[in-house]
Amino acid sequence: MYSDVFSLTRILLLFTLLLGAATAAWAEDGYDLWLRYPPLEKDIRDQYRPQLQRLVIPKSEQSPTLKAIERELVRGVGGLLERRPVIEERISGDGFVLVATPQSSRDVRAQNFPLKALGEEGYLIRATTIRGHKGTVVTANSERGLLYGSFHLLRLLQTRSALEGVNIETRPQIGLRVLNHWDNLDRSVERGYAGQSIWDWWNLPDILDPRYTDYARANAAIGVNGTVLNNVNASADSLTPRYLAKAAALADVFRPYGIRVYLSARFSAPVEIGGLDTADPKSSAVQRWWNEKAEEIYRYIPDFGGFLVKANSEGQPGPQDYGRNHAEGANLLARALKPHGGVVMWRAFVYQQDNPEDRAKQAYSDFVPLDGQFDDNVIVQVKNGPIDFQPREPFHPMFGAMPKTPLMMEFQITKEYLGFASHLAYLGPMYEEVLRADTFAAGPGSTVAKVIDGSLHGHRLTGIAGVANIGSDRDWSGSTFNQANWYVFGRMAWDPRLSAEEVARDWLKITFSDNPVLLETGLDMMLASHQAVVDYMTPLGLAHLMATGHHYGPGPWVSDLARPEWNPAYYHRADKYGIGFDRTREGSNAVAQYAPAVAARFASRNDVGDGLLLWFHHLPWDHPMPSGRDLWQELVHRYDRGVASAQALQNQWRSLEPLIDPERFDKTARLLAVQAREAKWWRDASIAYFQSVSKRELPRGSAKPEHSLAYYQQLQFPWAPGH
Ligand code: GCV
Repeated sequence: MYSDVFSLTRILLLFTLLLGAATAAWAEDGYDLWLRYPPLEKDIRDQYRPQLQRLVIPKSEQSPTLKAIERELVRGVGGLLERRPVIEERISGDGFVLVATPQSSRDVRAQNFPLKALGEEGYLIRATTIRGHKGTVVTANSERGLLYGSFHLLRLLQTRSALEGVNIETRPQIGLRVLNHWDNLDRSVERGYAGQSIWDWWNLPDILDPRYTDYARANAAIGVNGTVLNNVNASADSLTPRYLAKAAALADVFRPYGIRVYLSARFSAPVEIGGLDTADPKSSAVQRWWNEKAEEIYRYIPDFGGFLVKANSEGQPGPQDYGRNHAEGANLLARALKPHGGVVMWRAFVYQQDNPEDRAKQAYSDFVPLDGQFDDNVIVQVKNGPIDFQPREPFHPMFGAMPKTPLMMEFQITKEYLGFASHLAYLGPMYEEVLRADTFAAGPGSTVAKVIDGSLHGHRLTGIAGVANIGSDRDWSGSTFNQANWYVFGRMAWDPRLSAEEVARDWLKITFSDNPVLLETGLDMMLASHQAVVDYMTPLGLAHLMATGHHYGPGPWVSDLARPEWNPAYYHRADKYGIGFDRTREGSNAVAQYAPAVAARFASRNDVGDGLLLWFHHLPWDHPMPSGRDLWQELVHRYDRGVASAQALQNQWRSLEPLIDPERFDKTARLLAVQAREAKWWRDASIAYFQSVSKRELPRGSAKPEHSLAYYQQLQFPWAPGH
């Protein structure tokens, strides 16, 4: 009896352990991103199963891309429907998914699908009948198109969309859809808040972490087709044979997934690793060096995408060191890459410490006069706003102002100025706001999206970059909701006309479930979150109020740094009488860099809108606001509103507890608590400071800051990440 009980106990214990292990194996740790394929709800599985019984992928040869497609579809359909599809060479019955180009399948050829307009990367997904059998076709002009189409098919299942009658035709609106990794060779990541770099440079090329493949899958699923592996504050060592071999190993992993590798190039590399005594673009030795370097790179990476360059910006070397301009610098590299089909993405993020001009104007002043002087394989990469990834900025005035030069967008996905990885800020609404902004460059309707998709000025070279928020953290981005920012970047890069809301809805369904309560609350949270951060950090168009260097937490009082434009006080200009940066004609006249219709709107206190009011105007504290409050009261109100929104995010999330797995629920709940606490810190510190300047009473009902201004001023964060 005793031994029976004992063995029963042991069996139970073993069972519990096994169960634990199984649960652990299935823990929702966020690793799967939008490649989650857990079984769908039973009724939905039952609907899909007859439609997805057989997978037909004709393979004339062993193409790595077709193999990747097959692996993904087997994994995805098998997981979501809990039934692996049968793999067939030819359609033999109903419920097929045929993935083929007209070249690889007679059945596709016979259907005469309208593929011409889909280009190299577009695809078509259509419900059809072939030789009497009903099924779905994914077709395209290239295997890359098939890859994107297959991921879209999986997305249809993940979002529980009907396959019956499906008829989707899509092609990317933008050619280069690129992630920029600000990753250093020692694995630190500039402005990275999700662990170390995922590139294990030291062990490459010998050790290929399976993560590299999953990275490629995740990007292909959202249409990203390029990656810049290293920081724009580049080390020339990235261009040495030792590191080229490492980059080549990554390129080999990414190639089947349609992803090209690019490198940030240090302009002074000919001196640093080439033994020359100059990097002057006019020197024939320098030109020869870059030409030979390009040839060498293409021996390692035959489909190398090209260079990204930060030059004459924040201490980086550049052509101006030799009295040459940005076009001369960019063309030097472009000519070396040209014979191999590579491009130069030349950044326009420039400002000079000895230039007294408003920082917001400097890039335009440097670049716009060069319009028409760049070679045709150069694209100028412009940040979304004229300063530096602030929570809210107007669109960059260069968009629309250089009709003869292709311009690409640079968004930041990592949240350098929006609470690092810990705050929830869904960036979809911010991207949407910028992409839809009307530059009026060629009359009304000249949106930023049309500038970067090339349609406004007829450019074929087009691009969009996102500074990655990816690191070695198990969930890649430091939080579940941060993944949505990587996701929305990719989706909007494919189609800049998508709304932040529809992308968020897809993401929620894929990431959690399609429970209506979850979707409604989740959407509310995501769509409110960016404005919440704007409100508690930089309301009413204020900018760059973050503490020095690491940009973590408030520092509006800072005014003693060497360069004027590094000081928050430079941006807010608050004193006893008022606050804001006058960029009208009476001030820096930055408004004049915009088309007249936009300039007039920005220059008008009444028309500019609350969101950018203090970006463009310096106003007295008692300036009347549309709300009936005066400016001081409105400022405090916005800070209060931001804190309330952060608290609401926390409460809304709590209400979802029964609908979310414990792992992701708990981590998100903890991060939202951090956000609520830090929102209050931002609010209290900012109000304490601005009150010390404005000498105004707090509006009735608004709480006094918890601590004195001196308390907030002495806080130090020497070990903040990403710096
Ligand atoms: C890579 C800001 C960031 C820097 C970054 C720079 C840039 O200034 O704080 O870390 O450097 O932008 O975009 O080049």
